[in-house]
Amino acid sequence: MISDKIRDILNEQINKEFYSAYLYLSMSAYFAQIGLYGFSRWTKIQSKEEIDHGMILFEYVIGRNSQIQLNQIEMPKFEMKNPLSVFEQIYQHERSITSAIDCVAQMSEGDCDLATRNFIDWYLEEQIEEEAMVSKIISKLKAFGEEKSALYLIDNELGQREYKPQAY
Ligand code: OFO
Repeated sequence: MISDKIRDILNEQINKEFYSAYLYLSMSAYFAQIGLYGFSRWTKIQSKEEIDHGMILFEYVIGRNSQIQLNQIEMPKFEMKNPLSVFEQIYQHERSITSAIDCVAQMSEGDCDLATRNFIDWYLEEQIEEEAMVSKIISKLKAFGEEKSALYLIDNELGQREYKPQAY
């Protein structure tokens, strides 16, 4: 069993993961509308991974014999300016998720809930990978994204991404 405080913050995190899925899905639609199908595929796959992140938390809360509270998912908001700007917004979003995960880690440590503290390590690692992956794409867009032919190549590259179900 986990404390009410930990139950609540894990439920909040589930909501944040599903919001992330919604955000990436709306970005996927934007990229498809402007003909960047590789960007669209990449963000759609990211959306699926975010659902997996939410579900891993969901199973954990149930597995600890605690309650799930599924709250309303906010409408996704981002500025549809250009691919670089969207990826910069993704980076900021992922940084805010990293801070949220850090809070879960700190809170579980403060609560002497070492099982949750241990569980959340997987998310801390995942955030390092996601921030690094997004910042590489930003660097490429900054270096070459102004050129239409380079953008076409980046789009092709992002379109190669395959969905790998996220497992804890
Ligand atoms: Fe974007 O990562 Fe989930 O946790």
